[in-house]
Amino acid sequence: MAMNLVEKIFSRHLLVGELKEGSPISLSVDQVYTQDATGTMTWLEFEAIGIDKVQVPLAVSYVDHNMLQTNFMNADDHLFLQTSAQRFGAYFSRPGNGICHQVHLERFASPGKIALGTDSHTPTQGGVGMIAIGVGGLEAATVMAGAGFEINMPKVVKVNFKGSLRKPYLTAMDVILTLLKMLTVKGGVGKIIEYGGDGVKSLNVTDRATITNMGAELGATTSIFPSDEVTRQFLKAQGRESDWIELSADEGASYSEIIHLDLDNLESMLACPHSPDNVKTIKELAGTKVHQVCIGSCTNSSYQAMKTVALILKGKTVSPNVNLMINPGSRQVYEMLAREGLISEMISAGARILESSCGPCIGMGASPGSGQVSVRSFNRNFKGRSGTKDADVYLTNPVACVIMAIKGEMIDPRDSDIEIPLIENPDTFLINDSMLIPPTKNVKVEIIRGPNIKEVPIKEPIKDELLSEVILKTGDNITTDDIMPAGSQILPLRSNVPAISEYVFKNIDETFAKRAKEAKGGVIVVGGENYGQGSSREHAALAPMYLGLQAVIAKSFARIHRANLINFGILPLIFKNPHDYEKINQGDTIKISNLINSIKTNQLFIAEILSKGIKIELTGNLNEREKDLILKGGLLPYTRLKR
Ligand code: MIC
Ligand code: SF4
Repeated sequence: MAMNLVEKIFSRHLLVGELKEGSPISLSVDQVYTQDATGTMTWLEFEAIGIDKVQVPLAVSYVDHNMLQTNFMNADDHLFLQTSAQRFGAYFSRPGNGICHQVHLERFASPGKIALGTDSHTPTQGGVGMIAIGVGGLEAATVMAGAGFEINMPKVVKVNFKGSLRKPYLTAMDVILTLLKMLTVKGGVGKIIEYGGDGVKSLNVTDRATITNMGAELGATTSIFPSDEVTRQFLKAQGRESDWIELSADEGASYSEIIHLDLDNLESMLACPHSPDNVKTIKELAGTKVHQVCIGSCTNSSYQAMKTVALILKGKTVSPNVNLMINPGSRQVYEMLAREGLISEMISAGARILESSCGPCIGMGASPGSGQVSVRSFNRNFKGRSGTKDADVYLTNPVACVIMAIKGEMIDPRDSDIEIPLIENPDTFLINDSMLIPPTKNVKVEIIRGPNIKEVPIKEPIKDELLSEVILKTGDNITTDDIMPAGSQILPLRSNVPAISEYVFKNIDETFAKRAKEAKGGVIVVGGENYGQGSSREHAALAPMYLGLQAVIAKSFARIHRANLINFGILPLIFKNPHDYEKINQGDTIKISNLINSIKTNQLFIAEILSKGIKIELTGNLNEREKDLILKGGLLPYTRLKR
C-alpha cells in the first residue's frame, strides 16, 4: 500500500492501535527533550513517578528560556536541571549553548525518528524528516519513564510546493506566513502537515525548520519534510552524515487534503498585532514607524539568516530611532559568526547582541517601550507576550527585519536601495559540543534543589457531582500566554506552583486568582474556539488546577492544552450546540450530575445553569485512556497506580 511520510514513520513506531484517522494509537519514542521553563516540573514529575533512569534512547535537558538571573531562582533551577539530568541519564545543554530547537536540529535531529519535546515548537525537527511533537511535561515524563506516546491519529495534509524560493528578499518565513494567512491559527488543529513537491528542493534544512517551527502557530500536531540530498548535506556539514536516511512519501500516497503553493509567486509578508495569522504584505504597511527590531529566536536563527543580516548591516548604521537586538539561537551559529568577524559588523552598525536564548521572544528582557512598534523574526505576537501590554508586535523575515532597522520604518526589502546577499549552506558547521554534558553512567548523583522548587500538586479524583461557579468567560483563541503569562517576573516561578498560580489570567483578569480561591465547590472557565492555543506549558493547566479548576467548557480546544488539562484531571468539555456558549455568563453556577457514569459511558453531560434554570448538553469526546486519567485524578496518579 502506498504510504505517506507520516504513515511510514508511525508504522515503524506503532505499539498499539491502527493508523486510522481519529483512532487512539500508542507510539514508541526515540528522543525526548525538555527546556528549563517546562523542564523543572517535568523532571520533578519524572522523579515522582519513581523510575531510576530515563528509558528512551536519548533525552536532553536544555536551558534556554529562564536565562535572566535577577535573583537566585533561575540559577537554582539550572543546577537542579543539571543534577537531575546526571541523576536520571540525560544530556544537559548548559545555559549559553542555545535554544533547544536550534541546538537539537544541529546536534540530534535524525530522519525517520520520533521525538517529543516539552515545548510547542518541537516540530522544528520536522525540517530533517522526523516526527517531532510538542507535549506537556507530564506526558514527556511518563514517556521517559517507559510509556508509549498516546495520541489520536491525526489527519495528514499535504502541502505541495512548486517553483523556487531562491530569491534574496524572500525567506521561509514568507512561506509559513502565507500559509498562516490562508489557514489561520486553527487551520492545522488535529492535523500533521506533510510538505512535498518540487519546490522542496529549493529549501535548505534550516528553511524547512522555520516552516515546521511555525506549524505550531497553525495549531498543527506537527509538520514534516522529506529527507533528501539537502538533508544529507546538512547532516554531513554537522558531522552526522551517518544519521541520514532517505525518506519520502510513496507515489499515490493518500492525504486528507492537498494544498498547493507556488513559491514563485510569494510576497514579503508580515503578521500584524496580535496574532500570527493576522498576515498582510509588507507593502500594505510601508511607512509605519518602527522602534524596536529583534532578530533570532528558534524560528529564524540559522547561520545563513544571521550571516545575511550581518552582511546587510556591514558599513551601515541602525536608524537612530530603532533599538536592534540580535540573539543568535545557538552557540554554534554565534561562534561561527564571531570567528568570521560578522558579530563585529553587527556591533559596528549599532546592534545590541544578546546571548543565545529565547530572550525577547518570551519577554525575558528587551521589552519594547510603551505603545512602541516592535518588528521581530519570531513566531508569536500575542498581546503582552513581549512584556509590554500596549506594544504592537509584528512578525516578519530576518531580511525585512534588518532593513527596517536601518530605515526606521516598514519597507518591502525590494523597495529599499539595500543589496541583499544570498547565502549558501556552509560545507561544514563549527562543531563544539563542550557545553553538552553527556549522561553519567552508573553514578548516583545527588539532585540539588533551591528553596523555590516545590512539589508537584496532585488533584483529588473527580466527584460525581460538580457544583461550580463560572469564574471567567473568554472569547475565541485564548492563548496559554493569556492563561499563564510568562515574562521575566513570572517565569522564574515555574517550579513553584503555589506562587505562580497567583498570576493565572493576570493579564486579562486581574482578580481571577482571588475569585477562584474564594469559590466554594471549585471553578469552571468557559471559552470559545481553539481554547489554549500556543505553548505547551502545563502550568496553564496545573496552576488553574491548584486554584480549584474542575472543568473548562469551550467550543473547541487546542491539542496540547486539552491533553494537559486531562493530564491534571481537569475535564475539557465541548458545547454540543456551539450557540449554547451564549447562554452562560460569568458568575453563573453550573451543576453537572452523574459525572462518573457520563465519563465512563461517553454519554452527554447535562449542565444545569442554576441561576437561569436552563440545561445545556456538553460532550467530552474522551477516549478510554483519557476517561481513566480523569477518573484517577490525572496522569501522575494513573502512572503510579499502573506500576
Ligand atoms: C513559548 O514559545 O511560548 C514557550 C515559552 O517556548 C512555550 C513553553 C513554555 O511556556 O515554557 C512553548 O512554546 O511551549
Ligand atoms: Fe523560545 Fe520563543 Fe522559541 Fe518559545 S518560541 S522556544 S520562547 S524562542
